[in-house]
Amino acid sequence: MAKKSTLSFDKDLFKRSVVYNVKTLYRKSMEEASPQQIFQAVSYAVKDAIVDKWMTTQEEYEKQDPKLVYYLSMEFLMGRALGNNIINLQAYEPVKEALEELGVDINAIEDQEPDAALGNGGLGRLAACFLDSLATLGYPSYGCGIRYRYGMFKQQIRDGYQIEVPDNWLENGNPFELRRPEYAKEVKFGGYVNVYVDENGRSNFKQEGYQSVNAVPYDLPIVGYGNGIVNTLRIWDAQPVECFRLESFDKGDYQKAVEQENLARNIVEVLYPNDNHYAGKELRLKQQYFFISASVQEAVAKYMRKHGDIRRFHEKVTFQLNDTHPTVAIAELMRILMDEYYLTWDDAWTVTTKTCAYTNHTIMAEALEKWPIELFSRLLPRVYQIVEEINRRFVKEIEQIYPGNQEKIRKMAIIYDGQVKMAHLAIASGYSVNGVARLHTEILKKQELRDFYEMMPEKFNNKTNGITQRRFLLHGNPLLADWITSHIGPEWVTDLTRLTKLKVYADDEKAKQEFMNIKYKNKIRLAEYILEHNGIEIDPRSIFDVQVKRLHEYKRQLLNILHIMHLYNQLKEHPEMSFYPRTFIFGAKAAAGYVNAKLTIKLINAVGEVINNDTSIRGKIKVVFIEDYKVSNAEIIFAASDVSEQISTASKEASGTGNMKFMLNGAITLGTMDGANVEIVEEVGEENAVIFGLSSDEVIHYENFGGYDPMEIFNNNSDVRKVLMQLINGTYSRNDPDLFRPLYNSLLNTLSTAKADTYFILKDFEDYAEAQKKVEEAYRDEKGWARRAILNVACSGKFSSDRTIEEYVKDIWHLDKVVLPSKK
Ligand code: 26W
Repeated sequence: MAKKSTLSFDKDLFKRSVVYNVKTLYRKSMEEASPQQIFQAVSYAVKDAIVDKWMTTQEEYEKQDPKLVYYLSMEFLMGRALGNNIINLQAYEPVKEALEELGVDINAIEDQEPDAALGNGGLGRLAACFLDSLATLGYPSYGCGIRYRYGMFKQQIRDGYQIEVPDNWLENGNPFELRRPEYAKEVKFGGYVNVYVDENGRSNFKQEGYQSVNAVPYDLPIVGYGNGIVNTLRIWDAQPVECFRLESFDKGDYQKAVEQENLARNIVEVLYPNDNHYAGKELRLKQQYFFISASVQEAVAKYMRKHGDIRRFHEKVTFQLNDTHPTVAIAELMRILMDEYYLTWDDAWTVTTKTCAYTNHTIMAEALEKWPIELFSRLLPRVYQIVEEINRRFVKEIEQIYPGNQEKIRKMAIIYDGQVKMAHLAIASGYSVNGVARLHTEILKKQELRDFYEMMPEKFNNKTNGITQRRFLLHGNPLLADWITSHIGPEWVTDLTRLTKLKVYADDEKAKQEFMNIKYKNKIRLAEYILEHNGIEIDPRSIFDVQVKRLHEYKRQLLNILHIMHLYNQLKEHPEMSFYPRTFIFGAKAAAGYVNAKLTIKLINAVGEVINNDTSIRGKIKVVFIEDYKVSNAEIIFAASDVSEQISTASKEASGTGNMKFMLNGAITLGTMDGANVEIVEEVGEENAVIFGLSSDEVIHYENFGGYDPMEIFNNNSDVRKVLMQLINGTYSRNDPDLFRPLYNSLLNTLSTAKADTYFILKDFEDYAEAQKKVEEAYRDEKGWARRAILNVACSGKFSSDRTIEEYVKDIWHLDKVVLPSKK
């Protein structure tokens, strides 16, 4: 029988399936069902279509026995699944029609789905884009992570302040997930290690007196675009182990049962909402070992179901460590190889070091994971023994290469000063270390990881990040997607480099007009969203200048808002000045304990409150803080943006990926030469971006040798002085003039001992204001703007995560593509 192709989607069958699901799930007719119930029913109907492909894909993997990559990550910021799955099934139009015929609006149904927000920001969203690309390119792969009961908190703004609200994303059930109890694994914590010599004279290391939890996997389908491939994201839930029978327990059993139950309950309870900030919490290490032990056990078990020789594990499996968070995988693999398969240290080490590869996502010192050995060894006694031995051998190696150089050991040892340094463990034990943008990788090699690079240069490589165009253009911006397809055909969906064909339209008057009309419609869509969610009216004809990303001092939202205060001052002083209306849009979550970040949110809202309500400026400036910035509203925001704010202190943003999403949607980058901005400018040309500020070399030079005094700028620049004084004279906090003083203090040396303006905000202020003027000038020339915007889209091809994944495959993972027989 011929296989049913995705294109011959059976609309009537689908409609019957939705109606049937509404009936059997809720005993309701379509008319009676709530939007949420219809969402569930539609999702189950879509899942039906996915499951066949899922089985076929996995059977094919079994047959072809290809090498697999396990992408190990504490975070997968997936967003919504329904729309994306339908898109990748190439069934969006027919499903939309089918639903229309049932009297249902597909957008309203998609809006019923909670975001799967199992991540903080860049690192988690990158993992999600990678899964999409891996499936679309046909590479056999698993994502492995944690099924947090509560994901990233929901943000509410009350009185201008951020309030964190728990994200109960599983409240209505997750229609796409599949519980797989048959693959459950036991994970052990604590206790002590005993050594027994067996009859063969082998030492057996046994962890005893431990507490354990059961890791139960839930599988989520990852649908490839139009290729029939469905890969798996496996996220682990924790269940208490059955350790005693109710009818016969003594006091010790009872105590232990209660403790184990608490452990199981706590371990997957919530995602840590810290981004780029290490807090050293015991529960976090438990989370790490929990999902890593389960994933590594399963990877080994799966391999052994098919293969006899564990010594060749690395020929069929590779582990990519998404930052240091999963690095305990190195020691866990060593443990399993030695303690369960009786490999010698050397054999186990050979396998492990050919299996594990590490990606670095940040150079921020406060993000580095360093676990106190007291905690690490108490929680993971056997794993700690192994890390100690890895360290002992690594230090010996350093001594051999750099005899008598104590300094090298101090800087490079895995265990030092009573801490286990996870990055050092990952670099010493992995076969690859990669940064996430060219500049970032160079900084790793020359600065942060210089000693490691000098000792093992062959491990280091760059993989510039990317994003999936299926979600951030095809799904998020259907008007532009259709326009592009009508001009250059649909191939860009799986080959983004095709967008270069759009270049010719940058000088085509009709095309420019159409392009700007689409942008205008998308701005109306965003304006409606903002009116509905924020109650603020904005003018879609104004310049939409947007900064959406996590709130962090290095990302410099403060520079943006200080500049807005300055613009407002100018407008008040010179009401007659020529001024193009601007809407400044922010979206950002702050880590719950990050005081200056939260205060910056309050400042943005306070400034907005004053400016938005000052009728004397006749709406020329609006400031909007979008509540609860997340993947689903990001799609709408990128589509509607004119200006992409990428203004981190040079050297601090490893790559950025929002910058790429803006570019793909035709926004112009206003940014520093940082992270992937450098490569964006290289692709699109400096004349089609607006670049300002210190270079990374200059920043690093000031950091290493000093020579920057923010007070000098305060003294000499009256614009800056005026804005800073407004932080402490109650202009934006009438009832509490001291409210924003901590932000003022962070910028100026008032106590001579304190460091100030460590992110060079005042240093870059004037240049930023100049750059903003250039933006305004450029926008006045509508045709010139359209030209630049189209060129940004046309030159964004490099930034597809498809390209990134192909590079990982070629340089690091060495996987083969799987093509399904039906697609050959
Ligand atoms: C231990 C606490 C913690 C939590 C998260 C430390 C570090 C992180 C992440 C590595 C932070 C992160 O998301 N980094 C971002 O990674 C993106 C994907 O590579 C880059 O594009 C961003 O520039 C980088 O900030």
